[in-house]
Amino acid sequence: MQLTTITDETRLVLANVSERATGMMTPTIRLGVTGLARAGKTVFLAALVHNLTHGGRLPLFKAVATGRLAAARLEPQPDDDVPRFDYERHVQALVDERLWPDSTSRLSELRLTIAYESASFLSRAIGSGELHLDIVDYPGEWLLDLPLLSKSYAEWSRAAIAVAEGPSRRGHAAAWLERVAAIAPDAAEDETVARELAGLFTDYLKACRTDEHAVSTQPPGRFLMPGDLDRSPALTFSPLRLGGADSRRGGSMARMMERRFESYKSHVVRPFFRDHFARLDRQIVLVDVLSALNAGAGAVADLERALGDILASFRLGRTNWLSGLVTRRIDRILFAATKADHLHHRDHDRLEAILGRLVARAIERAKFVGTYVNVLALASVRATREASVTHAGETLPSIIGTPLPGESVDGRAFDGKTETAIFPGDLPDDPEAMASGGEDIEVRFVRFRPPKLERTAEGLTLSLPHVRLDRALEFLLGDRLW
Ligand SMILES: Nc1nc2c(ncn2[C@@H]2O[C@H](COP(=O)(O)OP(=O)(O)O)[C@@H](O)[C@H]2O)c(=O)[nH]1
Ligand SMILES: [Mg+2]
Repeated sequence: MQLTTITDETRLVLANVSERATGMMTPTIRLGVTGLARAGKTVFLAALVHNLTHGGRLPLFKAVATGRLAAARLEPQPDDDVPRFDYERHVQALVDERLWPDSTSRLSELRLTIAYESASFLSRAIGSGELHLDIVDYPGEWLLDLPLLSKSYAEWSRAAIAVAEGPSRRGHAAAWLERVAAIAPDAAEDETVARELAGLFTDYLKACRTDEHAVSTQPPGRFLMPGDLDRSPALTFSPLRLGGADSRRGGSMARMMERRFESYKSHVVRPFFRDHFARLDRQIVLVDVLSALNAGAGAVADLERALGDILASFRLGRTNWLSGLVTRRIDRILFAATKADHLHHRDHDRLEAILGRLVARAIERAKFVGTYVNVLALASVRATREASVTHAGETLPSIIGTPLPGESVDGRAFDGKTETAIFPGDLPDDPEAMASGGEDIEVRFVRFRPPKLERTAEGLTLSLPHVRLDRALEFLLGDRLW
């Protein structure tokens, strides 16, 4: 055991040192932060940077715990053509206004440079170390586009219509399906009709995603999260009922749609995977498990499916055109259940177990080679504290926080100013109970305002409080700070 540790350490140090010595430049890690909408990407990234630049309490992040992390500072990012993550604005909202940052639907990037003292003599001899951490925040919905690359327009149309006609989606899809039924694929191409169809198709996809009993997401990902391409022709298409029609007939509706579908693949999907995804070294996938649990068994099953699809995209070896492009490969993936501060700490391990159960099958199927995969429950920003509340002679482990205005519990509405103790309920001990029986779990999920930050006597704000953010950092970065 001891031997393995030493060898591992030496290997890591040598790798870090040689990169520094031969590259003549600062080593870089590209970390992808992804997850479906509202999973907590923006809050996670803001909290990560705030804690590293404000001396956060990170006892399980060894570089910090052992005092080797000298400083962390924001620096200009390497890619000039990518929007910068608006860290300052998000932190101002969180810290000064106690508001959650507003949601974003595009990719952004931020560079954090970490100065550290190496733990090993060998490495120290070369000089103290620096590491660029380039963080890329992108919508998980975009990963769901990968399977489109191997489909023709005809295949995709057939599959998408079949899915829409399924029992759980038929209701949302009715208006779109009806319009599709009225379109002859060999009719003359018409921009107005294309727009109308794309609009109805988008409405349907969005309805599936906001359905409170489901979290399902289907491609095309940009129809849900358009980024900067909203309203461009590459996003103005829809499946059609082709029947036996030849979509290649020039000037036809089918031909127009097919052309745009192919444009979407070549101008949207491929560039994203080539320019961003394929360059990542590490990845954290944030998952809002609690909201799914709250919505019921159907939503949990949908979430499991979506996670399986997301995970499939990390299996680069099998998708041949992409594997040719990959110069680096993702060697660590962390799945994190977010917003754990909605539960008492005795349930944090249970939340972890549930997420572990949700990704287990997908991980097994993916058969990762040389990739460490880990699962964690965390709160990037802890909006609550804990207390024991006695109710009818029973002591209940509770959480205290300021519910957002408009939230209510048992008919009591909150104004966003009042602190309240809430008994959130317990997760089951056995994650199988949730998965197999389809049994609904009672968690009381109230949205809280961000916490009020204490200031030191000198007026400095302290770092944002969190739950297990240090464990996430240790897994994602620890080995590179040796
Ligand atoms: N209590 C709590 N709420 C969180 C946390 N992270 C995210 N949230 C909530 O989830 C919402 C969505 O988070 P956001 O980071 O914007 O999600 P994104 O769409 O993945 O970027 C926020 O507005 C908060 O209400 C957390 O650590 N604790
Ligand atoms: Mg965001």
